Amino acid sequence: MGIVKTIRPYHQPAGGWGALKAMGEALVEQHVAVSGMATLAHMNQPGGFDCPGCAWPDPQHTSPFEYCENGAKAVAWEATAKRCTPEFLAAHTVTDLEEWNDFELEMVGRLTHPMRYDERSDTYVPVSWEEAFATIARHLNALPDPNMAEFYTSGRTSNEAAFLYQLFAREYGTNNFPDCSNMCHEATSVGLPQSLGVGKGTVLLEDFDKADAIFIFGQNPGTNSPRMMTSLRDASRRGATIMSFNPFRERALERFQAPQNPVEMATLTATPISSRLFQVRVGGDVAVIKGMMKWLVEADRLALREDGARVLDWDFIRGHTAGIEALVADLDATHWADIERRSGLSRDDIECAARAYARSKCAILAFGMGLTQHRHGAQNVQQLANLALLRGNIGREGSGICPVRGHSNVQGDRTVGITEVPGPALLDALAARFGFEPPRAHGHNVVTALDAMLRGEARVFIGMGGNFAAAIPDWGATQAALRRLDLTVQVSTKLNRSHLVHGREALILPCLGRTELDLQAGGAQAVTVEDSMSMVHASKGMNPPASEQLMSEPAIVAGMARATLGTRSKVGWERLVGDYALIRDDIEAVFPIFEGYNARIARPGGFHLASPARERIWATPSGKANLLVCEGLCEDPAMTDPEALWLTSVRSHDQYNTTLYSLSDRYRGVYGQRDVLFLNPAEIERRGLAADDRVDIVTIAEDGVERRVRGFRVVPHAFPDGACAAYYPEMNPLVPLAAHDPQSFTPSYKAVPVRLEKCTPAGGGR
Ligand SMILES: Nc1nc2c(c(=O)[nH]1)N[C@H]1C(S)=C(S)[C@@H](COP(=O)(O)OP(=O)(O)OC[C@H]3O[C@@H](n4cnc5c(=O)[nH]c(N)nc54)[C@H](O)[C@@H]3O)O[C@H]1N2
Ligand SMILES: Nc1nc2c(c(=O)[nH]1)N[C@H]1C(S)=C(S)[C@@H](COP(=O)(O)OP(=O)(O)OC[C@H]3O[C@@H](n4cnc5c(=O)[nH]c(N)nc54)[C@H](O)[C@@H]3O)O[C@H]1N2
Ligand SMILES: [Mo]
Repeated sequence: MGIVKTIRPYHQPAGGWGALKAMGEALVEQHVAVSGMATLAHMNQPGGFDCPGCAWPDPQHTSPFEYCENGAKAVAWEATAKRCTPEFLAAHTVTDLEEWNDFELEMVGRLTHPMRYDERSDTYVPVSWEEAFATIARHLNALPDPNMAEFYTSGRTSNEAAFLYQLFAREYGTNNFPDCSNMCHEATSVGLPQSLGVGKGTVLLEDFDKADAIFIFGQNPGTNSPRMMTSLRDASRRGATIMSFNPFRERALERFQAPQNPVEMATLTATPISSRLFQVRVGGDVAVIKGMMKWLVEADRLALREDGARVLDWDFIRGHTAGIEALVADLDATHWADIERRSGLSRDDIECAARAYARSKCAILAFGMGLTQHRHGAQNVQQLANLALLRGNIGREGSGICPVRGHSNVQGDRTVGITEVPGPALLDALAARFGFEPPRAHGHNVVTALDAMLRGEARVFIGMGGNFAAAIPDWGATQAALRRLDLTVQVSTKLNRSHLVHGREALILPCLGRTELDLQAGGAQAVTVEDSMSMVHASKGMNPPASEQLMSEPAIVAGMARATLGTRSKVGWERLVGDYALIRDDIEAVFPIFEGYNARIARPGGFHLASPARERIWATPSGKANLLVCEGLCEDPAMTDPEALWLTSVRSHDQYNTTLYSLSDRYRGVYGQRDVLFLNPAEIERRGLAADDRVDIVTIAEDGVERRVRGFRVVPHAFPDGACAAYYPEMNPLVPLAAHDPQSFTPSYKAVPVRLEKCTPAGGGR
């Protein structure tokens, strides 16, 4: 692409004509301009397919235009006319392809054939499906212990495929289910149950229409869940207060022009979104939330003394929660000076946010990766839950806690059994339904799977989607460990880094995407997915598959299972794959919450999976919602180093996780490059640097390992002191594997202590 590398501040609102233009360009670039528009017409419509992008819910299908710029890109990239053929893979050695960047790999197009790695030629060569499945079976059956295999899932996988996948791995004998959500919202899935008894959000889309305040922590909806902007825009127009906490002044959090709105588009007007945007220091959220709660508690005491209206919801606190005394004691012991230092915000600012929260009758607290991907990710989430509970904002119309999930079915995969820590209810139900005894011992998550690979204890990796090798932390060590495995298997749609960072033997198994027709013995199949708000609905592709060789994910799982388990298996794999409705019957038998599954997905819009917390039923051991104390303000000793900066990693506007749509990031004003480091002018000067200098970024860690990325361009940007930011996944080599939340094992992708080394023109830089 001939994009010139420039830095050019972006002054327009988010959305608008820029979004429409980018959408059109994506379709043209993937050579699908006409068929692409036809494909988009089926997206998020009854009888059509679910957007393969993010997990934001669909409204009740009132407009024919229910997609966004980034959803359109996700579709264009899947429906692309480009192909990654056996001829292409014969012409390029794996060693050569390793020099390609992730954008170039992605642009080769859809994978068309099952391939195996051939060591002699250092290329991928075609293999038959039978042979591929036999290879997997040979390796799995040779392992002395099934727990030496890792079964990874990425969150695009449908409920049906995910259910079969966990069934296969458990009948084979392991609970090793590292999952993309281990790197994503695991802090929510682990932290929230301790607070509220459920690991999911408590709001529905319609609550956004009723909330009078919305607080957004560490989430960038304009890029990562653009359809949320419709809800925010409407809320703003209704006069609801919206406040955001983010080290970046993300443009969509400031103002937004709705591409779906003819008046805004014609008149070039936009809607202001956040009434205040607080630039919290990286990792400073616990300090902010504690500050807000401290103000609430103090204001409540004042109200009591002066006989005014109370600020805390004491009926709710007394009737529904436990732990208020300890929480108040912790807040009293926390000093404003520390809160200000750690958060990077002034007491005035925090009080302003707290006052707005206290004024609201019903508030939604939404959050994303800026809260979860920290060493204290679960604690961040729990402090936010405290903030909600103090004013009874759970289980009331127009209020609640709203983790905005990532992948379009990451939540559903977990619901149907992809978990390394299964409870007895799940295992007993599987045993009762299928007649085999599933393993009881807990398995590996992403971090413990990588630890097992590093120790040589894991030998086989199977990836159901995703790009594990690029998404994980600590590449120096972890990618080397992946290369030492006996077998790596990737079920994929596109060429990616994980095909190049491979085991001694390696397979690429190409599968159908969400937009494609899935024809099985029983006819065209639909799959189901669950969105961020626990709505389950059907998705049915209609495009002809990218190649005749493609298999569906459920069929690939069944192929692996039949080859590996043979007559040992108690599961009728062939029958299930012939008609996915039978898989849904099995899901319903194992998970009673899916009662009437097949009938309920026939309704447009699908159905809601009940959440006890939404009904103020607390599935905790105490039977109450728990107000939990987090000791201190999550300081890090490494940060006493005067050179230290907190480094966070973010997504550009033009990427879907490790998939790069281009090298630009429109809203942050970056074009044609990704090797940039954002920090504020004062920090640049303090380090004797200047704009456009090249620096190495080096992790500050005590384990003696050098972690360094080279030659990044210094870009001045309004950013908090003591912090800097760059793009994911380029920053992943810097994140130590050990730097994760001890509770949820979520890697600390959003806060790594680093220092900078200026590159001299002769050496270091590029
Ligand atoms: N187009 C597109 N859509 C996507 C994705 C994509 O890559 N592209 N990815 C999908 C996936 S899997 C996920 S999980 C979601 C991710 O969606 P988001 O949660 O929005 O993900 P990020 O861009 O990683 O980070 C969110 C925000 O956190 C801020 N942040 C960084 N550090 C901190 C901090 O310490 N405190 C606070 N308060 N904020 C901080 C960043 O500036 C950024 O604005 O989106 C999903 N949707
Ligand atoms: N530094 C840093 N690291 C991070 C993050 C961060 O914010 N910062 N975010 C983390 C998060 S939130 C997540 S969720 C993970 C993401 O980790 P993953 O989910 O593993 O990665 P993706 O980039 O989403 O995977 C993209 C690949 O999925 C395949 N694919 C696409 N569609 C399909 C499909 O329908 N079926 C199948 N089988 N394959 C398909 C394609 O081959 C594509 O190359 O990364 C994590 N890593
Ligand atoms: Mo994610």
